[in-house]
Amino acid sequence: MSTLFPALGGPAEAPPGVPALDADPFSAGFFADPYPVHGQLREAGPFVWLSQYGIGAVARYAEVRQVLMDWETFSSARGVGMADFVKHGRFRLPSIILEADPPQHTRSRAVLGRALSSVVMKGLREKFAAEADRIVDELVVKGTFDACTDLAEAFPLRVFPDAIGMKREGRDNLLPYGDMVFNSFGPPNTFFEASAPRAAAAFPWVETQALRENLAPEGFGEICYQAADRGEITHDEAGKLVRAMLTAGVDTTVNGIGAAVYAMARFPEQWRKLRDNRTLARAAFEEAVRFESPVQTFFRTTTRPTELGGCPLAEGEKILMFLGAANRDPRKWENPDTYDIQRATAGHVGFGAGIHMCVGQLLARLEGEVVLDAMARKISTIDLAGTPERRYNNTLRGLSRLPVTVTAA
Ligand code: OVM
Repeated sequence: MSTLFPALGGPAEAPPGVPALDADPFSAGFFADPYPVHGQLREAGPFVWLSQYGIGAVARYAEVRQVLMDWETFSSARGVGMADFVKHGRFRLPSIILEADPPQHTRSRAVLGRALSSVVMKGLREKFAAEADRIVDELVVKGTFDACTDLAEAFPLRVFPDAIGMKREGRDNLLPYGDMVFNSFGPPNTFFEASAPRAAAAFPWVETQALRENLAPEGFGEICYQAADRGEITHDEAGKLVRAMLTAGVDTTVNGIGAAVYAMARFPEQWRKLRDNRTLARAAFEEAVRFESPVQTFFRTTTRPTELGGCPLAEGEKILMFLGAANRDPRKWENPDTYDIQRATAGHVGFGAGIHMCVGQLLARLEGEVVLDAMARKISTIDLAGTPERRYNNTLRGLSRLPVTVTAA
């Protein structure tokens, strides 16, 4: 075990009346097929105890939503991973948006919200669509390819760092870096341990890339620094917000696009529907985010004594939210395990909810939409050409390999 979080977990005993589960939601077996355990967690009760970690959890839609919406009781400022910054320390400087409460969060959010606003997205749409067309054109010529590396990773890695205003060199640091940060939200298990050495060099690189002198004068990064020039945040905070974009914006969109392509390869009638009506591209991406929930889990910490799912909680307790389980809760969704691009997806928690709801969601949707739209125009059939391989990560759900064969439209 790592020494980074020396004293994880509280008492192994469940509080009276709280159903306990022995399953490890940060294990290879769980990642390979989380749905049976998701079902057990939801069925056991509105609030359940993870005996292996001595931590309480919610997996039903109603309670996940309740925790997300009540930031005053369920704080992000002590970390949104398993480690409690107060009790266990932290291995990186906290994010001033993800791992902050108001009023710090409010100031950070205002600036990033503007950098990633619908107006800014409008200005990027044409460029993003052209890039999606170029990549899909190349892949159609290839015929058989790995949709994970050649599409789901290639597209965000081409457009996102450019949109931030980053230099070209070193971008291959971004995936190992994100893999480690998203692992770090879980326990210090073998997945975290394995990702750490691969990412070691990426940490100083990311800090350097976030400096103003390394960012182009047009881009999300410079927008943050201009907010600092106006005194809305400090210049140091601007750099921290650029770092947050670099951390949060790559693996999430990679796995979101991967989820959508994987769905299209598995559910041909949905692919046909999209081809027949390309205005469904954005909805198809949204449904993929609900269906696979690329960000599976986040934690909160109670700021005061409260009650959750009928269980009294003390101050300073970690709560694990199963976003992926909430997004498939039959109490909320009809046929939750069906990928249906015409479903009303409103209210899904794949982007979270409340004050911390994904600040980059418009960018993510733009990326997903233009990729699916390009595919629907240029590809006639898409079929699996081998066994997909899962990428194991403590927070992210996605694939490392997705072999497909496509035919031209
Ligand atoms: C950040 C950050 C890091 C990872 C994920 C995330 C999903 C944010 O540094 O702010 O949001």
